Amino acid sequence: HYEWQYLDLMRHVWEHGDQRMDRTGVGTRSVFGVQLRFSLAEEQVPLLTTKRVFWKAAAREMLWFLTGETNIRPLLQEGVTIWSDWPLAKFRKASGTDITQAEFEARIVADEAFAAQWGDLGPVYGKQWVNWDTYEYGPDGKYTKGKGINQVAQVVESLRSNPGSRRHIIEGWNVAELDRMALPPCHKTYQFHVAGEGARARLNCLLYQRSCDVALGLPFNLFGAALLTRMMAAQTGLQPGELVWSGGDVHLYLNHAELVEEQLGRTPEGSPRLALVRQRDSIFGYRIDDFQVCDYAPQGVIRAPVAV
Ligand code: DHF
Ligand code: TMP
Repeated sequence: HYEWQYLDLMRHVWEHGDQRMDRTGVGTRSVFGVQLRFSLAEEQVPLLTTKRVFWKAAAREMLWFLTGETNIRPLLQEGVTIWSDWPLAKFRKASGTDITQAEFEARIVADEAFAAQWGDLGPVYGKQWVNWDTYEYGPDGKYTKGKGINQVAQVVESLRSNPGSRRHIIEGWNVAELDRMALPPCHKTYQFHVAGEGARARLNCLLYQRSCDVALGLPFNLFGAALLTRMMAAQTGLQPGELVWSGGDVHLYLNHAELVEEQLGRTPEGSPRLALVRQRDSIFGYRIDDFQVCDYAPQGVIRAPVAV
């Protein structure tokens, strides 16, 4: 079962990871340099069965990246709260109040001006993926802002016109803008690759993630990357191939001990399928109802605190 890769990784990090303090003050056990591989053929999808993963939240997050949005408001309007912690921490600090997360989220949804001021994460994934800033240099060496680059559209185009290319890359790590991001991108590079020819040509994806929270982030990141690859394959007439996941600093937070113990006591069951029930004209036209997960009967939710 594909999920043993995840569980074996979790056990390995917990038992052999290097224990140290981290940016959040929580502390982690960490290993460096990991690779996992999952088949995406026949609607297979690396969705965990040993705990319920809210795959629709991960799918909505992926659709939100594709819109180019970096404000959490559209996510909250759809009930997705996974990005609230960072703007909330900033607002609490600036206002000196101890507003609850629910109150803060309600205000972001109700008050557009408040959302504009406090709900933006800076130039994170969406901005870099579909509107990477460019500069046009004049003869005097002075520059003005050029037209933004849509990397996602460019990769769809290059997969169609030049499938054998080794340059199908979507990059989130815009060095010049890192300091304005609430969080520098974790899943920072997606490289696509076409194997085989004709009607059997397959689309592979390699995701490089520089920093990985195995318990909370990774289940979302695997599903998100699989979904992006499926949408890419649908838009380019390719069969879904393989997802290769590569991690840099791969860690478990020390306050995830109960989750680790509970989840490692469980055994994977069943094989969920991801169906794209509709093909859209553009990769930017997909909606949440276009995705269906079948045969997903996961074991129970396991809650764990997120390190901010
Ligand atoms: N920081 C840290 N420390 N870990 C992360 O995984 C992380 N992920 C971010 C931003 N910053 C992060 C964005 N993605 C959850 C999942 C993904 C995510 C952020 C948070 C999360 O809390 N998942 C819970 C609840 C899911 C829900 O309620 O919908 C889970 O149990 O999976
Ligand atoms: P860092 O920027 O100090 O590496 O902290 C980011 C934390 O968030 C780290 O624990 C990795 C985690 N993370 C994921 O695992 N997946 C994600 O998609 C995001 C945004 C963060």
